[in-house]
Amino acid sequence: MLMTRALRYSGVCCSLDADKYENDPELEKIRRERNYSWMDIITITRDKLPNYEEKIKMFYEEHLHLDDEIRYILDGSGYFDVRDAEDKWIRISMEKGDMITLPAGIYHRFTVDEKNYVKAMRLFVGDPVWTAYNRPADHFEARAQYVKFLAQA
Ligand code: KMT
Ligand code: NI
Repeated sequence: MLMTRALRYSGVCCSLDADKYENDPELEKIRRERNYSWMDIITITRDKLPNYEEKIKMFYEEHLHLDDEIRYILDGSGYFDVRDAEDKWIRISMEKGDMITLPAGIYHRFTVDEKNYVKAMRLFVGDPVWTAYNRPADHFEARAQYVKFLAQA
């Protein structure tokens, strides 16, 4: 896979066994080392997620956050799109067992695929802040920091 800086920093990880998420020393190690103290589980299907249509639409609006967005796919699948240094979309296919860290300040969006089903663990450093800032949101310090990182040779 072509690894742009945006992708590498997004850090799709690793060899986790999603069937063991309730008692997985590897997952615990990641959470401990990266201070992912908070977590919950979201199931995105028409019948399980309240206001499904509205949420799906929100997830697919290009936005950024002021904190890292960390997702661990426990079942199902979907796509995260991230902007590369040339501002082009890169589509990241996410399946069961994949974990992704979207850095604070990166423009991104999410969509389910034709199966319309994903179950994911949402992890957070400290108390979660879900606020999404739709593009344009270039005035934030988190954005400036990320742009600076992208520009590094
Ligand atoms: C988000 O913030 O985009 C979501 O929580 C939905 C994706 S979870 C795989
Ligand atoms: Ni987001």
